[in-house]
Formats: sequence, C-alpha cells, structure tokens
Amino acid sequence: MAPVIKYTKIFIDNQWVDAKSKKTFETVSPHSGLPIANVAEGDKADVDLAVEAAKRAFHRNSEWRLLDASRRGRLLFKFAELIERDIDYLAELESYDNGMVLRTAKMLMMNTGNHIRYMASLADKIQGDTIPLDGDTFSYTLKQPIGVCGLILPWNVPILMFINKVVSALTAGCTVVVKPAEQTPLTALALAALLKEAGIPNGVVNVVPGFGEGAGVALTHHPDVAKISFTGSVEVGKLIQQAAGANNLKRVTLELGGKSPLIIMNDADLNIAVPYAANGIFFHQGQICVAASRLYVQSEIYDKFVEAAVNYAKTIKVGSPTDDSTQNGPQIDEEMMNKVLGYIEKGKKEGAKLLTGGNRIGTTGYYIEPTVFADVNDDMTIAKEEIFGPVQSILKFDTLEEVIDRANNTNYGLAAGVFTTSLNTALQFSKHVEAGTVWVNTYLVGGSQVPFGGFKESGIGRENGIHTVDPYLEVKTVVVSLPKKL
Ligand code: TXE
Repeated sequence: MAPVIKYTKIFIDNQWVDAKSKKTFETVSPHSGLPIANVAEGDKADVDLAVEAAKRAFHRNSEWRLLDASRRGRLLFKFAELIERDIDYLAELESYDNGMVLRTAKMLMMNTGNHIRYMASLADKIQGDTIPLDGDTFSYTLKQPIGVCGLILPWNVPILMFINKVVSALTAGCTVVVKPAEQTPLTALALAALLKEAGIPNGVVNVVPGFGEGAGVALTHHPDVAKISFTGSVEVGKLIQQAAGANNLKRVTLELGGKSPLIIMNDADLNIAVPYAANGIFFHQGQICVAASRLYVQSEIYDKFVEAAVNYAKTIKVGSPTDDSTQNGPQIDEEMMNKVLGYIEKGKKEGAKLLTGGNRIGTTGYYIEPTVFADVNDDMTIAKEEIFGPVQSILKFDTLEEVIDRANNTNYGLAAGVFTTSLNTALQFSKHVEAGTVWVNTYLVGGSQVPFGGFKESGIGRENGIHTVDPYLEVKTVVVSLPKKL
C-alpha cells in the first residue's frame, strides 16, 4: 500500500503555506510513471520569504541564537529519536518518491539516528584557540555560525542529503533554507515536520520545494544567503560558484559527480572483487556519485573477470522497489532513463562490447537492465562521462603505473578503489590516485566519522567527519590590548 502523503506545501517559519503564485508541480513515481502528489512550487517570492524568516531566526537576540550549544545538540538528538520512531514510514516515502528499493531505503535509514547524533554531539565542542600573539595582548579566536545557509539537494539519496547538510548547519548554529530536488520533494517536507515536532524555533529551518531555475537560482543569488551547500551535477555546481562570485561572495560547498576508477589487480581475490565491483556500479541502479563506473582489470585475469562479472550482472533481480526479492529498482525519471539508454547506444556505436543488458525493461516505469560493456577504452564516451545508471564499463590494463595515470586522467576525483593482496600496491595506489575517498579491498563503505568529498571537479569541501560543521562557521580573531604583560 502506498504511504500516506501528509505534507505537500512550502514550510516557512514553522508554518505550511501555498506558493505565492499558487502554482504546484507533480512528483511522479519512478515505478509506475504516474503522478503521486501535487507539491507547492516555490520560486523567488517564496525564497525571499523563507530567507527573511531564516534571517529573523538568526538575529543575535533570537531564541535560536540564545540557546546553549549543548541544548542545540540535544534538540537534534530529539530529531534523531523522532526519525527512529518513524523509520518505516520515512523509508516507504523515500522508496515511493525516489524508486529506491525499499530494503535499501530501510537499510540506509537504520543508521540515520546515530549519524545525526554523531554530528549533533559536536555542537558544544565548537571552540576556538587562545593564541600567544606578540606584544601586550591577549588574543583568542571564536568560531561562529556563518548565517543563513541555502541547502540545495539532489534526488538520488534525498533523506541522507537533507540530514548531512541540515544537521551540520544547525549544529554550527546556522539557520537554513532547503531546496529539495524537484523529483523528490516529499521526504524533505516530512523531515521538516519532525524538526518542528522536535521543537526547532520558528524560521530556523525552511523548506521551499521547486525547480532549479526558480527556487534554486533565487537562493543562489540571494544577497542575504551567506552560504550554499549543494550536491548535484558539475554543470550546476559551476553555476553556483558563478552566482556566488557575482553577488555577495557566498561560501560554497559542492559535492558533485564522479567517474570513479576501480582497479582489479592480477593478485586480487576474485570471489570478493567481482561482487564488490558489481555492487559498486549497480547499487541503487548506478545512481550514486561514487559509482565504480570505470572498472580497470589487469590483463592476466581480464577474460576470467569479465566472464564472472557478466554472470554476476545476469543474476541481479530488477523489479518493483517494494518486492522483497528486488535488488535493482527503476531510474529516477524518464529523462534520466533516456539519458542512460543514450549512453548505452553511444557505447555500442563507439565499439565497446555489450555482453549483457542494454535495454529498457517493459514500458511502465523507468527500468533498465543491468548492463556490462567490455573492451572499453579511455576515449569512449562511456569511459569519460558520468552515466548515473546501471552500466558497468570494463577496461584492460597492464601495469600499476599505467593504471594510476589512466585513473587520474579525468576532471573528476570523487572516489577510487583497488583490489589487491599486495600491501605495496594498495599503499602506492592510495597515495597517487586523485580522489577524495580510496577503498582498498572493499567499496562503498562509509559513515559519519569519515570525511566525504571530491578532488578536482568533483567538488569543494568535505561533509561528515569531525570537521563536518567547519564549512558552516566563520573564524573570528579577537585581540585585546593589555596595559602590560605581567
Ligand atoms: O542534477 P542538477 P540533475 C549528476 C548525474 C546526473 C546529472 C544531472 O550525473 O545525471 O547530475 O542530474 C537544483 N541553480 N548528479 O539534472 O540539475 C535542482 O533543482 C540552483 C550527481 O538532477 O544538478 C536539484 O535540486 N539550483 C549527484 C539540484 O540542483 C539548481 C546527484 C540537482 O540538480 C539549478 C544528482 C540552478 N541553476 C545528479 N539547476 C551527486 N553528486 O550525487 C538545478 N538546480
């Protein structure tokens, strides 16, 4: 049964309101292709109201600013508890709006409460230094919240993205205006309702659903927004940097795409490497920024590996996100499905060997067969551009040095992996590959404690880890003159 949709309006100042224009847009089920709700479509007028509310809530005398840091943390602990109370409902809503396999949504939700607690527990540990400045002085630093933050979310893992950004910003003491992706607005609104229930003061969290060119652009150009944190495409990331430069030099954190290389050495244990490589690209239908989308296999084991990879891909069960046996669900929407199918056509045309998959499944919803290409070379489009779909591209290499250079020959730098039983190979590769995360004999393992982000065009800044609040803070130096040193 479909989950009940409780919230479809804009959330400003702890109130649910229609768009000023009264416009709405449809959010569509990726499984059926049918609309599941009409959601208020915010644009500049609504963003202006949301930013005003967030600015009021950030005033030095506001309830939020006067709250002790430890109580700010505890308020977010309450949010974690409420998420745990509603875990099944939130997972169902995520799966319904996004097409994420329900089991996957539940698995991701299981850790959400503790993820929030990790970040929120940093609230009363934000502290400056005392500094032995020369002269008759006493000098120290304060770390203070940056102000109103615009948080622009993607559609691939909507709950996780909301939590990473909103909880980090609130832990720092900022106030926020969130713009969820137009494909998946529902869980962000449900989470806003939980923040209100947890007792978040008016105006601290605002959520304006809408489109990139409407609400998104309004937020990135708003002079009272001090910072944007964005996860999405490189193309839009660059526009956000430009918008920041064109007006108030907003601080910008970007988590963008990837074309992550996974290296399988001759000495790797194939019983482990084959399933990890498959999961690295097929998990969530390939719609993850760290997808292992360039799979480099060393020449001695190449044929054997390719055969095993194809056999593995053929076992992946694609079907309705709510079926217990389903491993892969649909792509997010028709546009993305067609984009992925377009890449598959290009792969065939440019001479890669299609060994399994390659087609849309059925005519309802946006399903694609798990697809494996072998004999891919570095110049092919499927080896260069982010596909964001269930397409495994296998390339051959001979030496470690060669594969490091080839792995780095891209504008991206989000993640990388290596399967080997040689410690030397693992350490050399990890040192020289240009990527924000490197996995050795594993892939897709992460968590609250480790920083996440990209080199090169994969992004700017890091989320998670002990420094997750830093991008939401300014450092202030205070120098006090003393009559004379005693
Ligand atoms: O992303 P967009 P799309 C990659 C992936 C995918 C491609 C396109 O390769 O195929 O991006 O996906 C908002 N100003 N990733 O089109 O457009 C938009 O409304 C301000 C990687 O969905 O970048 C949405 O909320 N905001 C990725 C968000 O930006 C704007 C996750 C992302 O949309 C805007 C998703 C503008 N001018 C896609 N234009 C990852 N890194 O995990 C759009 N938006």
